[in-house]
Amino acid sequence: MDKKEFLNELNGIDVRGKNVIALYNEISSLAMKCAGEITPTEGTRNAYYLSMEFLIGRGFFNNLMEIGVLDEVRKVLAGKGVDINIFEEIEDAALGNGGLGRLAVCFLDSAAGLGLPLHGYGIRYKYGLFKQAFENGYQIELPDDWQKFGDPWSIRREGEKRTVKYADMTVTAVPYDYPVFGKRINRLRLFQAEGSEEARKISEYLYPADDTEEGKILRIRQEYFFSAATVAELIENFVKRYGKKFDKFPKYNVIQLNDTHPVMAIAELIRILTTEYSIAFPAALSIARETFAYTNHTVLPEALETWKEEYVRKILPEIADIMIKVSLCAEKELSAYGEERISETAIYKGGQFYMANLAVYVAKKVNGVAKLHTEILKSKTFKAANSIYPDKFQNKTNGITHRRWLELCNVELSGLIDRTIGESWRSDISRLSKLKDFTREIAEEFIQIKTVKKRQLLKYIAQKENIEIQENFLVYSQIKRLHEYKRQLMTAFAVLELYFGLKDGSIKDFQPSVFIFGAKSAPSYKRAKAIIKFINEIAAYINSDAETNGLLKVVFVCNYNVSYAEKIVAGSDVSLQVSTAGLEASGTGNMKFMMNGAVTCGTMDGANIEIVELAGRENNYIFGATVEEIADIKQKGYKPAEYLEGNNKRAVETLIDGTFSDGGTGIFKELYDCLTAYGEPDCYFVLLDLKNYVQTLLEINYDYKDKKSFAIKQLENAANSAYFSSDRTIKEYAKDIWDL
Ligand code: 26W
Repeated sequence: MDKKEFLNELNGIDVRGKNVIALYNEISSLAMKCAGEITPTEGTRNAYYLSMEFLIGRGFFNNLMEIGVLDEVRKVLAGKGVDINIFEEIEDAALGNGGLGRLAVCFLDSAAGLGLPLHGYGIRYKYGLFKQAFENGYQIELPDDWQKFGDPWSIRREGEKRTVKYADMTVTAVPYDYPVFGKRINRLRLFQAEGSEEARKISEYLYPADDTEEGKILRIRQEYFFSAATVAELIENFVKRYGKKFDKFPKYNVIQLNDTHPVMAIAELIRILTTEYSIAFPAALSIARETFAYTNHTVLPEALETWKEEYVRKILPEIADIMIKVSLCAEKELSAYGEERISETAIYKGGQFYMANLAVYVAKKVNGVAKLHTEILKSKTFKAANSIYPDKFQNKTNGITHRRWLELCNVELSGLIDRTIGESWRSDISRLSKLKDFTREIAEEFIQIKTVKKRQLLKYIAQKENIEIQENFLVYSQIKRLHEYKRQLMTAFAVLELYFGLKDGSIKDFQPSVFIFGAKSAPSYKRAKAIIKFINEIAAYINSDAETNGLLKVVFVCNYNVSYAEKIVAGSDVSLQVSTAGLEASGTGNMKFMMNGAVTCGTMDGANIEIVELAGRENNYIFGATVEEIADIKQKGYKPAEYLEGNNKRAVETLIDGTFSDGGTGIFKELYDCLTAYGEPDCYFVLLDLKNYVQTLLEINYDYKDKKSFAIKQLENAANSAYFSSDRTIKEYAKDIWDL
C-alpha cells in the first residue's frame, strides 16, 4: 500500500457537488489502486475456501482500516467538510444467509491478517440476501440490489473467464477478485455466470427457492458452477507451474469445503483428472482424498443436503456417474464393517446422493465448529464413519475477526484496552487476556464506554425504527436468523411474562429494560414469519402502554444485517443465546457480544459452553435443559401442556385469546397448535425452558442494580474472549488441517 500516494491523491479530491455514491466509488477506487497486488501464490502450498456464501457486509470502513488509512481518510474528509459516517448509507454486500457465510469472511480476514495463503471462492450473486421490510408487522422481502452503489472493491478479470459445461447448457464463469487486506493480500474470487439469459440465472439469487424441481435443479447448477470453475482453475495453475505429476497436486493445494454446498468439487476434480489427463479412477480418487477437507455447520436433518439422482443426471450425467463410482468404492472399502454401517454411510442410496456422506468419505479431515457440535457429529450424525475413521474427525471451534468485531465497531473499548494493556493485542490477540488483571480497576471507565455505545445504538434505532429508548435502559438483544430452534418465540413469551408481572405488581423494583430483536426469516418459512409478526404485535402493544413503557420496551429492528450487528453487539448489555441445547452448532454472534463486554444469557449449547468455560459461569447466566436432560425427557415422553401455568400460560395463550391480531390469517393459532397439539408438540422445548428463562432474565435485571459488579462481569467476558478471535481458529486450521 503506497499510503503517501494515496493520501496525496485523496487530498486532491474535489468533493463539491458529489453525492455519497460518487464519493464512495472515487475513494474506494483510489484505495484499490494504491493497495497493491494480491500476494503471489506460486511455489507455496495454498488453502482454498469454497463457500456458497460470503457475508462480506460493508467493505468500505473495514478495508480502509485493514489498509491502515481509515483515520487519515476520516481527517481528510472532515477537512473537506465531509463526515465519513455518510458512507453508512452504502449498503452491505449481503452475499450470504447468516452464520456460515459470515464465518467465511472472518476466516479470510484472519488468514490475511496472519499472513497465511487462504483464498475464498464462491458466487457473485446479482442479488444477495433480500432486504427486509415490515408491512403491518409482517416481513416482506425486497431485492437486495447491492450493486447499485457500484462495486469499486472488486476487479473483473475478463482475461481469466472460463466455461462451465452442463448437459443442457454452457456457461461462462467470469471471476471478480476482492482483495483481502492484511499482513498479506489474499483473494476472494467470486464467479459471475454469463453467456445467456439462462446462464445469468445461475448467479442471480442467493439460495433461490428449492421447493420445486426447477428450484432444486437451479440450486445444483449453482453449486456445480463455482465448484467446477474453481477446480478447473486450480488444476490449470498446477499444470502451468508444476507439470502433470498430479500426485503432487495435494502438496500445493488443500481445498476446504464450507458445508456440503461445494461438495461436487470432489467429483469435478476426479472428472478432469480422468477425462482430460487420463489418470486412472482409483488414482484420481486417492488424489481427491489427499486434497479435500470438510466443515459441517449443522446437524438439522433438513440442512443435510441430499440430491435426487434424476436431477443431477439431467444436467450433470458424468458427475452423477462419478459420485456413484465413489459410492461403490466406499461400499467395497467398508464391506468389512457390515450392512448397517454401509447403509448409514452410503453416498448413493435409493436414487439419492447424500452429499455429507460423500464429503466425509473423501475428506482427509472433517471438523465440527464447536466442542459439543463435534461430539454430536462423532456420536450421532456421523457415528458409523467416526468408528471407521477415528482420526478423521476433529473440532475447530469457530471465531470472529476482532478487527471488524472489536477494533472497528468499538473504537472506544479498543482505546480503553490500549490504555490498560498496550496495543500489542491488536496484532497478537492472545495478549488481550492481560486485561483480566484490571477489570475491577477499569470498571467505571467501561461503564462510560458501554453507555456511549448504547447511546450511539439507541440514536441509530431512533433514526431507523422511530422508537425512543432512554440510555439508562438495560439492553437485552437477540439477533440472528429467525428459526424455531433459535427460540425467538420463547423470548417473546418471556417478555410478555415480564410485562404481565409489571402490570399485576408481582414484579417489583424492575430495572428499565429493552429487548432488541433482529432477524430475517427465509421467505418460504411460514412459521418463522409468524413469529416475526407475533413479536411485532407484542412490541406495539407493550411500547404503547404508558403505565409500563418507562420500564419495558421491545424493538424489532428492520433489515438486520452485518452493519446493524456491529452497532448492536457494541451497545448491548446482555446477549440472548437461547437455542434448544444440541441444535446450535456453534453460534458466532455469541462471541461478538462477549468480545464487546456483554454477559451471555444462554443455554448449554454450541459455543456458549466454551464461552462460559472461559469467562466463568459466575459472569454469565446459564439456564435451560441440557442435551442429556432433553434426551431423557424425550425418552420418558414430553407433555408440554404440563409446563403451562400462571403467567407463562397467560403469555402463551395470547396466541389464541385475541390479545393480538394475526390479521385473520390463523398463523398465531398454528403457532399455538405446534406447541401444544401437533404430533410431536413443542419439539424445540420452548415450554420446558420458559419458566427458567424468565427467572434468569429477572436475576440479570436485579444484578444490574449494582452497576459496578455487573460491569465487572461484562469486562470478564471481554477479557476472556481472545480464544474466540478467528485468528486462533485459523491458526488451528493451518496447523491441524491445512498444514500451511
Ligand atoms: C438453505 C440451505 C442451507 C442449509 C444450511 C444453507 C445454509 C446452511 C448452513 C449450514 C446454516 C448455517 O449458517 N449454519 C450456522 O453456521 C455457523 C458457522 O459455523 C454456526 O455458528 C451456526 O451455529 C450454524 O447454525
